[in-house]
This record gives sequence, C-alpha cells and structure tokens, in this order.
Amino acid sequence: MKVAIVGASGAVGQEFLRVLAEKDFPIDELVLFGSERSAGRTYKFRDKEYEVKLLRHGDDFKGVDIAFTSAGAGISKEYAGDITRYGAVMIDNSSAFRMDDDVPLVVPECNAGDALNRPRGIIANPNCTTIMMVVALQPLENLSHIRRIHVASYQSASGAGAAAMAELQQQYGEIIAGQPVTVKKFPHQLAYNVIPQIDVFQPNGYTKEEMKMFNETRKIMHSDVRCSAMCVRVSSLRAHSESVWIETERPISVEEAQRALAAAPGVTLHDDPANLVYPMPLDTAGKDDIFVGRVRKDLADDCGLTFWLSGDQIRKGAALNAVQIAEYLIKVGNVK
Ligand code: 2RA
Repeated sequence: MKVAIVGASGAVGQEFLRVLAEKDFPIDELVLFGSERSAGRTYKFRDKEYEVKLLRHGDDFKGVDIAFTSAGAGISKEYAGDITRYGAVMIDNSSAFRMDDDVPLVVPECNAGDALNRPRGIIANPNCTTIMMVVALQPLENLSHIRRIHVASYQSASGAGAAAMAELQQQYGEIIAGQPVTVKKFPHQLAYNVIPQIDVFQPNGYTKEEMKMFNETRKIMHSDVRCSAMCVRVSSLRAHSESVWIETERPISVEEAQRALAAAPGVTLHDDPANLVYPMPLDTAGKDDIFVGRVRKDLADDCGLTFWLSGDQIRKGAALNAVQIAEYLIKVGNVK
C-alpha cells in the first residue's frame, strides 16, 4: 500500500503519522507533501525519516493508493485532480467537498458503506464537531428516530490548528508575565475567555461551523433531523466537548440510552455522577473513543434526552476517522 499525507506538518498531518504507526496500518511506501514552508522538513515514521516534498501539479500521485489530505479547502480543490488522476482514493479532511452529492461524507460507525460509492475518487471526512456528535447519536437513532437536536459545543484551541494551540499557551505565559497578549489565530484573546464564534457568520446569524452541524449530520445519518447548534471556543487545549439535547419519536429511558451507548462502537460511557465520573477534555485528549456522560431526561421535553460528550478533536475528529475509513476500504477490498 502506498500512502500519501498532504499537509504533513500540520496538527492533523502529524496525528496521521501517529495514528498510522500505532495502528500498524499496512504501508509499504509513504510520501509526505506540504507547502513551501514545510517542504524539506523531516519526520520519523516507524524508525525511518521521511522528507516532506513540495506539493505541486503533476504526476507525483502516480502509484499512490490512499491519500490523506489535510491542508485546507483551497488546496484540496486545487489538487484533487492531481491526487485522484491515477486512481488514488483521496480521503479529505477539509470542507471542500463535504456537501457535494457525488462525494460521500463518512463516519464509519454510522455510514461506512457510503465510502464505496465515490465517483470522483474522493471521500470527505466530516467536521470534527459533527463526527463526535454523530458517533454518540447513531446508537440512539437505532432505538428511535431523532427528530430534533440542540447542541452547544465547547471547542478547544486545537480546532484552529497547531499554531492556535501554541498561541493559547503563549497567551497564558504573556498574562502571567504581565506582557501584552498576542491575538492572531482567534477573533479575541482566548486565555481566561470563551468566544461564542467559530468560523464566519452566515446571513441567518449562525456561523459556518454551526451550519456544518446542521447539514453534515443529515447527510451522514441519512436523516431529516434538524440540528440547531451554538459553537463556542473555550480555552481547553485539544479535546472538544458538546452538550446535546435530542428529541426522539418515542421516549427513550436513561437506562436504555446508557445501555445502547455503552455497547456502541467508538463510544465509552463515563456516566457515574455520584462518583464525579463524567467526560472531560483533560481526560479524553489523546484517546480514540467519544466519551459520553451525564445522560438524563430533558425536563423540557417528554420525548427528550440530554447528555454530555467529549473527545479528541484531532484524533476521532480528524485523523483517526479518516484512517478508519481507509481501514474499512482495505477490509472490504475496495481501495482501487
Ligand atoms: C474548529 N471545528 O474547532 C473547527 C475545526 N474544523 O475550529
């Protein structure tokens, strides 16, 4: 298997290297690509050093079986033709193709089979907040159709990339040293703050991030569900959390929901409030599963259930989900 990573120096690119190494993914040959800024850097993978090549138009993807791309929507759009021309499957982390009808949007726990129908050779990896939520929603949807979702997210600095994580840490250092605070990657200072804006505002008053949760959830779950989201940046470093309220067609009891969640692939139930057990980003960072807790009835809705989740945005929210898609294709013999 020849594997390419585009955007190898970014937070997600680096996580691809870790996840692929940990999982013993079948790689005979690995090629790393990046921008002019990162070309020439070297990274270790399974005891061998690999140099990042400059991403350019041409035949560099000839012979590549799977290309994981995470370099932004503009780069994905510009290079998709070069990447897929000779048959490589492009598993794309950007928002470039997510809502295109001829590009499947896949979370293996929900709709792995959609990955098999990819007329353009492209499979899109959903936005991190959507991935994390649908992994927890699928076992509940299997019990009773979810009609409505309300969700508030608590998104860490990592969602804005490696430089943003560094900026958050720098801000705390500057505050402690009594220096002016550097603000480049976020619309406001994030240290000691929460920012009720992720991505840009749309004409309806929601942000792009919030509309991703509405649109992507419907596509992945093949559902008419309506999802109203409020996405907020908080000063945790690398795991996102979400408060979720759902309304189902028939009422689901807390015990029934807990049983379904505990048995679901990709979910770990951490729900023992009497012993102060509930998911928190400090504990879920670096882990593969989405952790769910605080499951309870919605006091405002007889058919409502509410819960809290937390998961590593760079792993399941990005690199791990993409690698799991590739693992599925390998398992069913559908790479080329
Ligand atoms: C964020 N979800 O947290 C975005 C990244 N895709 O900023």
